[in-house]
Amino acid sequence: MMILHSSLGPNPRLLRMFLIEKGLEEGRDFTRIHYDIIAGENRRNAAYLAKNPLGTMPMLELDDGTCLTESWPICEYVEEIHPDPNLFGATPVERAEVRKWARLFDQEVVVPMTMGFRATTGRPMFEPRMAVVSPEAGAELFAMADAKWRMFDGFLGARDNIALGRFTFADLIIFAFAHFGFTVGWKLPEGTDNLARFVATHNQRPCAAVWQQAE
Ligand SMILES: N[C@@H](CCC(=O)N[C@@H](CS)C(=O)NCC(=O)O)C(=O)O
Repeated sequence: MMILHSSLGPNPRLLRMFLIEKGLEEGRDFTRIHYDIIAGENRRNAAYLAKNPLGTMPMLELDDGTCLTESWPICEYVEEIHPDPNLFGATPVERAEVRKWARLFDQEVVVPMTMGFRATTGRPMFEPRMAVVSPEAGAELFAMADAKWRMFDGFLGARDNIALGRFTFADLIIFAFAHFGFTVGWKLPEGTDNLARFVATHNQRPCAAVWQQAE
C-alpha cells in the first residue's frame, strides 16, 4: 500500500484534499505517517532524509519504493493512476487550461504568500531552518500576494470554478492556500467578495475537513 508521509502545512494538506476528492481512503488505499515539522522531525529523521534529501513534506512512497515529492506533481501522478473523477482536465486543451491557472496561482500568490509568511509571523519557525528574507521584505511580499488574490477575485467573477466550469485541481490549490492563510491569521483582502463566496461554496466539500483537523 502507498505510504503518505505528511505533516502540518498547506502542501501536505493540498495532497490530502486531492486524495479525498479522488475518493481514496486512508487505511484502505494508503497509509499515512505523520511528522512533527514544528519540532523539525522531518529534518532529523535519517530514514526520511535518505528518501527525500530536501526533507520536505509531503512525500508519497509507492509499493516499489519509489518516493515522489512536490505536492502538485504527486497529485498529477494520482490523477494518472486514478483517473476518476477527473481533476486535471480530460483533453490536452483542458489540461493546459487547468495547469495555466494552477501555475499562475502558484507563482503569483503561493510564492509571495509563503515567503512573506516565513519572514514575518512564521519567522521563529523558519529562520533556523532556511534562508528567509527580512521582515520588511516579508511584509512587502504579503502585500504583493494580496494584490494577486484581488486579481484572482477578478478572474473568478461570479463563477465558483476558475477553469472548465467544474471543480479541478486549479480550484483545489486556490482553496487550499486560502485555508492555509486562515490558519496563520491572514484574511481575504478587502473587496474579494468573489473569493469569499468561492471559499464558502467549497467549504461544503468533504476535502475541506482537512483544515479542521488538529495535527
Ligand atoms: N514545493 C514543495 C514544498 C514542500 C514544503 O515546503 N512543505 C512544507 C510543509 S507545507 C515543509 O516541508 N515544511 C517543513 C520544513 O521545511 O522543514 C511541495 O509542493 O510539496
